[in-house]
Amino acid sequence: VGRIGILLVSLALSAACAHRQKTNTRVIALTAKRFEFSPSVIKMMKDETVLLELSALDTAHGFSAPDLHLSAKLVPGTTSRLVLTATRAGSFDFHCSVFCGDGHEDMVGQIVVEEP
Ligand SMILES: [Cu+2]
Repeated sequence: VGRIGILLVSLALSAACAHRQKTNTRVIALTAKRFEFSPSVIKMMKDETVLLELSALDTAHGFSAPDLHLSAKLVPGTTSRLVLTATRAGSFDFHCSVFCGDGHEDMVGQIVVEEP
């Protein structure tokens, strides 16, 4: 009986470790400046959780990915954080949502979610 008890405990522990690894959050830094995002393409796996750390280098910008229900104001000197877990594969557009001058409409990018 004792041996079975130990076995069950070690199984439970390894399950907990696997869970922790799965929920490890990858951090992606994204910067905005007139008139581009860097990087402009973010790749992630379906069901992966990423933390986007967004900053503006020159003036105020916005980050909006409507299909993923993500948006943030980017103010120079501060970092905006968004957590994203994509539940379906596909390509999702994002753009600058704060007018920042001539060329603002060129501030676009994509989050590409791949099937594992
Ligand atoms: Cu803009």
